[in-house]
Amino acid sequence: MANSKYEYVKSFEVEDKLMPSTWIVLRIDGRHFHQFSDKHEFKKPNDERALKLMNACAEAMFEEFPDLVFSYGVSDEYSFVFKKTTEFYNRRSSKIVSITVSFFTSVYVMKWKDFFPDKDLKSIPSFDARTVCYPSTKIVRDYLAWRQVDCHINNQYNTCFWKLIESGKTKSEAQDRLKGTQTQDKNEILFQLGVNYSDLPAIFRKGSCVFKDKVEEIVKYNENGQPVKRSRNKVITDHCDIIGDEFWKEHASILKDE
Ligand code: DGT
Ligand code: MG
Ligand code: MG
Ligand code: MG
Ligand code: MG
Repeated sequence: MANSKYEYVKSFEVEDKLMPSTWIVLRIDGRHFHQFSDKHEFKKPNDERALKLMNACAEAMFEEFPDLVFSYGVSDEYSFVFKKTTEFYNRRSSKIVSITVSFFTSVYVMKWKDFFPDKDLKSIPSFDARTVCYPSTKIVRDYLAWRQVDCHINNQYNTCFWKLIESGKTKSEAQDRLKGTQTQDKNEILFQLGVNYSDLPAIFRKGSCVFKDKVEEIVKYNENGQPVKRSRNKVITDHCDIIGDEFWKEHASILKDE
């Protein structure tokens, strides 16, 4: 069809294609979740059901978007890593951001009742999202380590803070007590309050990883009764350490350069 005289408006569109051959990291974060968590009376400092709802959204992302290789979630945020060679929406940032964040938000709303059967959704949740390109595996790992260190620092502080409140301190007394304290001091405070930090659930201390892993599954038994196995990509949710080398050695295929 011939171009209409209105076609020229397309020339105002800006190119937003992300750099080729780089890991695309997408970070989604709850908007005003300070209020949202208060309104829905999330447990402090960690609400296991709220975290599991976020994990369910991440798992749904893996079912929907095949180029995802890894994701890490803590609090109201989730980071997703797309494989280096992805051509998802031609690597256009606005397409990637808008499609994924709207999908994630819809799943959050759809699955709310599965995790909070006793609570109505009282306000409309929304999330922001951004993409960042990282050129090397090392930097992607450093990015993920940055998020997990953040999880640890915040969780340790918040756990201390709410334990001090439970023990009868006011909010400002608890803040004063924690001012300038290091990791060791906080562990000591917790210990005095009867908490061994390392006994807390891993989902709180480590955050959550959702990723695809090859698992061997028995598909049938042959005529001799021997199992016939097939390896399949399965979406796994775990709360592992992603700062050290161990996890990445065991799952070398996740961030392999292609
Ligand atoms: P933003 O992201 O700039 O729109 O603002 P917020 O309010 O979402 O702030 P952000 O993302 O820096 O921090 C997350 C907030 O969500 C923080 O105030 C604590 C709250 N939150 C997240 N997970 C939990 C939880 O499991 N329990 C409770 N009580 N609060 C949580
Ligand atoms: Mg935010
Ligand atoms: Mg937020
Ligand atoms: Mg946040
Ligand atoms: Mg369309």
